[in-house]
Amino acid sequence: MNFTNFGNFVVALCALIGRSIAQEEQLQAGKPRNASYDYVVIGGGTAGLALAARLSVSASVAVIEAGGLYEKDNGNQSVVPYYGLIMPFLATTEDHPRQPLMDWDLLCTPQSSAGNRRIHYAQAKTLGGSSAINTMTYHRGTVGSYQRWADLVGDLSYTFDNLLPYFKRTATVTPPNLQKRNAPNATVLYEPSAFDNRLKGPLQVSWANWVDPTQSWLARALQAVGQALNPSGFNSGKLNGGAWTPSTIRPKDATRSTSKISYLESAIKSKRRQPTIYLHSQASKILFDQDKTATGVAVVTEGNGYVISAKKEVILSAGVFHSPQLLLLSGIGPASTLSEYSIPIISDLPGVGQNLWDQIFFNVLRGISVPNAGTYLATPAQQAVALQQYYTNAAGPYSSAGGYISFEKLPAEYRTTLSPRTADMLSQFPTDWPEIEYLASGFPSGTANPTTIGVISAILLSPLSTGNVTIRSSSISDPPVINLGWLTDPADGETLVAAFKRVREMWNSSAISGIVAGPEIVPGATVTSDADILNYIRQSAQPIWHASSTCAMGKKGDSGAVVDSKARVFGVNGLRVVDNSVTPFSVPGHPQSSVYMLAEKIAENILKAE
Ligand SMILES: Cc1cc2nc3c(=O)[nH]c(=O)nc-3n(C[C@H](O)[C@H](O)[C@H](O)COP(=O)(O)OP(=O)(O)OC[C@H]3O[C@@H](n4cnc5c(N)ncnc54)[C@H](O)[C@@H]3O)c2cc1C
Ligand SMILES: *[C@@H]1O[C@H](CO)[C@@H](O)[C@H](O)[C@H]1NC(C)=O
Ligand SMILES: *[C@@H]1O[C@H](CO)[C@@H](O)[C@H](O)[C@H]1NC(C)=O
Ligand SMILES: *[C@@H]1O[C@H](CO)[C@@H](O)[C@H](O)[C@H]1NC(C)=O
Ligand SMILES: *[C@@H]1O[C@H](CO)[C@@H](O)[C@H](O)[C@H]1NC(C)=O
Ligand SMILES: *[C@H]1O[C@@H](CO)[C@H](O)[C@@H](O)[C@@H]1NC(C)=O
Repeated sequence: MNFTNFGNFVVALCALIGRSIAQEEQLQAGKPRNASYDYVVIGGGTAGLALAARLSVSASVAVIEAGGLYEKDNGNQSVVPYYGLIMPFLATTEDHPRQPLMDWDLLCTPQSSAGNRRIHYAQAKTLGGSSAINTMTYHRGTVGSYQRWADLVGDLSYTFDNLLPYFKRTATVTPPNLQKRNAPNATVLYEPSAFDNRLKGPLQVSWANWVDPTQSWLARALQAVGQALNPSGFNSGKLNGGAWTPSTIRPKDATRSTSKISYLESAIKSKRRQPTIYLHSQASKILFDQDKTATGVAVVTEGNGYVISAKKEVILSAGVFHSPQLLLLSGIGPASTLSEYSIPIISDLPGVGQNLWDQIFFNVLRGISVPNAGTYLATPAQQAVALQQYYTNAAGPYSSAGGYISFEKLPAEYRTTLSPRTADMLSQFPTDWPEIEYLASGFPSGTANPTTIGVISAILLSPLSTGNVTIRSSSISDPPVINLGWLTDPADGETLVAAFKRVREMWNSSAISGIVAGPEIVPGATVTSDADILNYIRQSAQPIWHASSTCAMGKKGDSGAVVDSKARVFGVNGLRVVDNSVTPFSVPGHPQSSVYMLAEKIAENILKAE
């Protein structure tokens, strides 16, 4: 490192540290005692902070957040993109490493159709919510999937064309920096018209300033089996073929763009009224008056209980597992469950906690002879080089979180083994809804040859199994009971077995035969029969953390519906749910774009008193 670069490096580092400290001082912190605001938002997560920032333009807003500040509690892990791929507490085994300052430490019930495993399902407990721990992939769903949403909720404002203005409001896009990416073989295609920077969307969306060579090679295998580059990218309503996908990374310093650093910081910088943030404060119950109008929230901060009253509305944004939990604890849910725990019934809504959608994936591993991000960070000397690239140029392996992804409906030759029932159920998804997403990655192998363990993953985007969430007591101090329901419908196993064979075809492609070294490592050549493949999938399936739909939006009177198309909870007044629990199904692919979009859309409803 020469002197000039070192100087830049120190300046950049100080700026970075200075930024997070200064920001914390500027947060308007709530005091743990009775108070009253126009709007009370429960959960300062992905949706919660986007909503709070928008509402605070013309109203007083309190945000009740159970966690603290990730910059302090998780440091670089939540700031530097590369660490997002390897955060230890994201492990899914029951004995995962713990990070109680950041994670709710949720374990599901033993999954009888998935090896009886209890999956650790990471969910962030921090200001910024899961946007502070997610993998940063940003893309939108398909035209057909939002049409399905519109049809299910009986509201044409949910078609892709009608949602596009709200998607555009959320994000500012920065085109790929080809010089920093330094990979002409990792071509980015997208439609600039899918974004509108004049709207100054707070969220930063960009393409990584570094390309992982392993991904560039595995991308070839995906393309070779028929998944060509999608010319429009993944933000114009089409998900077929492959793309280098954008990420929620701020390109100027290659830091993670969370709901906190984007929406909340914008509100703070604007010098107008900003939301008041109650940190380390857990909502324990939503309170109602005689007319079933939500009047406020009971909150506990370090053992100290008090009430934050809402002059206008309470908005629940506690995420896919905690929003249904809090509704139940407050008397909204299936009457039988409420009675079982002697909770007075405010609204008998059988759908609360039902209809849990989850996307699961499996991996197939083989050795390859090209480096990956981890290879470049293997020794202290390499790390020093990479740190310099990162802090002087916002580039290099630390600046990137991936990734090449690809989508398809399984091709005809892979459908021949599907039962008529499964084929029929899959045919009911919209024609542009991909059944499988493929993801390419790798990690250092620890030996010179192969240098890398390459990973091709297949994610089920058309799950037909659903799970459920409920409570185990009438107290917020007990975690929700989560039954993911993985692989309980045989259709999912059949679809994934077909996808498994498709992944083997990718690995077998002549496009990568020059770099593939040795036989399949996991699950290995002995796994060939459909029964053995299915067994491998049951024993190893992982969550990609896209769980949704436990407080599903729907039409009034529909048996499973919890909120209407303006996110208002049925049977009560002054209460909405706005987060990934209200999407009526898992939108195909990665959900954060839709979560931010929904926050913008409902914020507009609220401000217009709709
Ligand atoms: C590890 C991981 C990787 C992911 N990768 C991607 C990706 O690459 N791309 C993508 O699009 N999506 C990804 N996702 C999914 C996406 O991040 C989530 O769907 C989205 O962030 C959910 O937003 P939310 O507002 O519903 O909930 P959250 O952002 O989780 O917010 C809920 C908030 O409520 C708080 N809370 C809960 N209960 C209470 C209470 N009683 N009182 C006070 N506060 C409470 C929580 O602490 C949290 O801050 C990933 C998710 C995870 C966990
Ligand atoms: C706070 O509000 C609650 C409910 O309105 C009330 O019962 C309680 O007495 C109040 N506490 C104080 C200290 O005013
Ligand atoms: C793409 O280019 C990068 C940078 O030159 C290189 O490391 C990688 O091996 C290339 N990938 C392919 C598939 O050619
Ligand atoms: C959740 O689903 C399981 C499996 O179908 C079922 O046994 C259980 O009763 C359900 N629980 C709730 C709360 O609906
Ligand atoms: C791999 O490719 C060879 C020919 O290139 C073919 O004979 C073989 O069946 C393929 N195997 C798989 C699992 O696709
Ligand atoms: C982030 O943490 C600071 C302070 O501990 C270190 O000085 C940085 O080198 C580190 N950055 C990375 C990319 O690991």
